[in-house]
Amino acid sequence: MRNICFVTGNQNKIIEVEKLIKNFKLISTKDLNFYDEILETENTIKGNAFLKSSFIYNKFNINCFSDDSGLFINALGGDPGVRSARYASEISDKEKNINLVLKNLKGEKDRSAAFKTCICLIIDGKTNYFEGSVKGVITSKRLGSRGFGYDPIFVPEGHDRSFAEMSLEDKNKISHRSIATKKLINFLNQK
Ligand code: ITT
Repeated sequence: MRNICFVTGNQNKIIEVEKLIKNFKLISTKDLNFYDEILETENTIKGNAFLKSSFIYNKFNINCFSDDSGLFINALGGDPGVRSARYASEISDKEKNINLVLKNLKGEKDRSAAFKTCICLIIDGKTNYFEGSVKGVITSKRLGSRGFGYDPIFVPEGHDRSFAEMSLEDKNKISHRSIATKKLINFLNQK
């Protein structure tokens, strides 16, 4: 089985994706003894995904992919968007981020939003992108304690539970990351 490196410092993402990938051995940047943070300086999730993957591909010459994701809220002009991790403060803080979203949406009728993911895969020197998104609404308070990030305040369209109230299996059936990851896997299956 070939190795493929998932370039992420977020353990939750690894747990989500390793349940989906069967035909490659998923390794992490920790397995490469790489612990630095790759700064996400681009202004699109696609740009940041490329930045993370190309950094590791060039440094270690290993096939790899990364994802950049964000929560895009219509009434906030697409914020927090590409700045989702550091919306409220320079050091990523999930609770502060959620508080700021709830504050900024106070009294707002349009609570529609979407989680979006862009995966950048660099394999054998070629770059490929896979995207996924899921529409939903932002709740007025936290619901549930599973998942990570903004999961407690996001209810996907057609559902009545937040991502944080769902099991990982249920979130993985519909999430932005699983949609993009399934496209990645279909591609890798043909390799
Ligand atoms: P990387 O090391 O992979 O970059 P990260 O946590 O910084 O990990 P991203 O930049 O891709 O991840 O995502 C930005 C933020 O968007 C992340 O910190 C969460 O707050 C939020 N987010 C992304 N995917 C999410 C999900 O499935 N559920 C809830 N929040 C999510």
